[in-house]
Amino acid sequence: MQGLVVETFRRHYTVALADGSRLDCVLKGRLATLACGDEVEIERIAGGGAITAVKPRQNLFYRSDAVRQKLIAANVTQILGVTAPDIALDEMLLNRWIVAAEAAHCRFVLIANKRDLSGFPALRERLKPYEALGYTTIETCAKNDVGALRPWLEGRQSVLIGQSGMGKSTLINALFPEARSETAAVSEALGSGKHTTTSATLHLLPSPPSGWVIDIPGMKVFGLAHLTPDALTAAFKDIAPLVAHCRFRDCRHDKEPGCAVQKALHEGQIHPKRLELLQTLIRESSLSA
Ligand SMILES: Nc1nc2c(ncn2[C@@H]2O[C@H](COP(=O)(O)OP(=O)(O)O)[C@@H](O)[C@H]2O)c(=O)[nH]1
Ligand SMILES: [Mg+2]
Ligand SMILES: [Zn+2]
Repeated sequence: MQGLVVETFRRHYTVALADGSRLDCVLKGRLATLACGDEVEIERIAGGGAITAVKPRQNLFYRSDAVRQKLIAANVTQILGVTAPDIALDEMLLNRWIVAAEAAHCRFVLIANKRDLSGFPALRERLKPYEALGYTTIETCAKNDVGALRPWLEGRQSVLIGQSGMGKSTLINALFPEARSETAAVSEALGSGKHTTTSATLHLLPSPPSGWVIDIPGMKVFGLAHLTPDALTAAFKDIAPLVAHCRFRDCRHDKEPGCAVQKALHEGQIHPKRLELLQTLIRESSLSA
């Protein structure tokens, strides 16, 4: 049988089957860790299923911490970054999501939530530079209207990411009304404490048009040390085209003579914070190498 990993909990996985049913599965043998979005082969065993194989993945969405890479989701085609006017926006974190999305060849889209709040026009202004980079902003009010978001989800395999308090859970509940009851039923069946430690949950869209959205817990840090300096640079749409014009192949775009990136910076073509982040990420990457 084949299925889709929709929930992960240590080495236990909830797998959705083609007929809509769900099966609690364990991982057989020495297979590596799986993530939501993985397509798997399963065998029925007493009390559930055993995952016997994982289909080749289109891509993997990772972050890293000081010690290792952390797999967030598999087969992702879009990252949705949620923002709101009433929570201090950490733009360095937001830019890290963008880098992670680009490195995984995913489309990145911003959600500006809580459109009903008075601070919203200021948020809209703040997100304009991202529009200029080509990252669309979708405006929502998770509490009463998520219609604008729906067309962006159809046929896409998305990960929803955001700082705590931006409205991720409210968005998920509005988009997937059954999610609330589902979560309650699961925690009832397995005893309390289960879903506080659940790392990610995948919500299926009706098919057609199909697609899914993965809800991950809020993360205060988002390490990218697993990416090489070249991969990091390639993930900056504004900077990547310039580096071919730097005099030195290994230019760090700092004080090197003949640096095309510094030149663009002084001419106001790139944002200083974006270059600062690239330099920070390259430094973090070389520390972990
Ligand atoms: N005014 C307003 N409040 C919202 C909206 N969406 C979410 N909230 C509120 O923001 C708070 C945080 O929402 P929550 O979904 O728990 O955020 P999460 O931490 O990202 O999952 C809650 O009090 C929500 O009721 C919205 O569109 N407008
Ligand atoms: Mg939440
Ligand atoms: Zn340079």
